[in-house]
Amino acid sequence: MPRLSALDFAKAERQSALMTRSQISPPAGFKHLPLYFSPAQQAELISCVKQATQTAPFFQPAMPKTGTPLSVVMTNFGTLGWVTDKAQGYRYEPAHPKTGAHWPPLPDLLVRLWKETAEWPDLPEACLVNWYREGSKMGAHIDRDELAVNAPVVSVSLGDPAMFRIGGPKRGGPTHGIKLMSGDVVVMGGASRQCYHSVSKIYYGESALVPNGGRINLTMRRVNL
Ligand code: MD3
Ligand code: FE
Repeated sequence: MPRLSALDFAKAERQSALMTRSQISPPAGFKHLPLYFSPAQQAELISCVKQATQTAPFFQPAMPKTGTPLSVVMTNFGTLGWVTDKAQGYRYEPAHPKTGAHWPPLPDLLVRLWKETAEWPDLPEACLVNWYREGSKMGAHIDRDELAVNAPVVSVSLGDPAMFRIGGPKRGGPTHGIKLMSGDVVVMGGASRQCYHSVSKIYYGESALVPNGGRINLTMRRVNL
């Protein structure tokens, strides 16, 4: 048996740590489609985001009541966008909270992705754009601001990798962890749509795709029934 180099050993150790932490199998209806988008398509999606920010700049979301800022900044595509602030909390709005302009339309690549993966009769009204910079995270939560609670959520990861964790319908149980890479798509249908999930770590600086660094996540949702 060849002996492991120090680097191989470190890799094996990280892998085994990952395995012991990802205890449960993913909930039913959860699909991970690795490298769904080619590097050229990823670059096109980034240019769509860049163009969108000219009329819908990234804004700083804040928690309801306390006003504590979230660590991501966000914007949206679509006829409705997800926003949150101290005074009014989590909700969908047709216009940008700072400029008052309507959100830019959903890019064609995302319309096609939804049609190919969502198995839902209507197009999504909303596509949230989350930009994770160095140290950004997202705590465990369930998406419950949509009336169409049974429509799947379809998300695209761009730029730096992220450790994504999905648990069950109760807070605090064991989770399934996956490292989401640039170009990956995740579809949350069925039971997984009602599960707690979080982003526990960004592997900051591993990708050069996102201007000014970090990770951009695009999350399409059907809001109304
Ligand atoms: C699993 N975003 O915006 S995307 C969110 O990477 C959100 O930015 C994360 O959670 C991110 O709400 C995760 C994948 C995702 C989105 C919605 C889900 C996973 C989900 C809804 C239910 C279960
Ligand atoms: Fe979520």
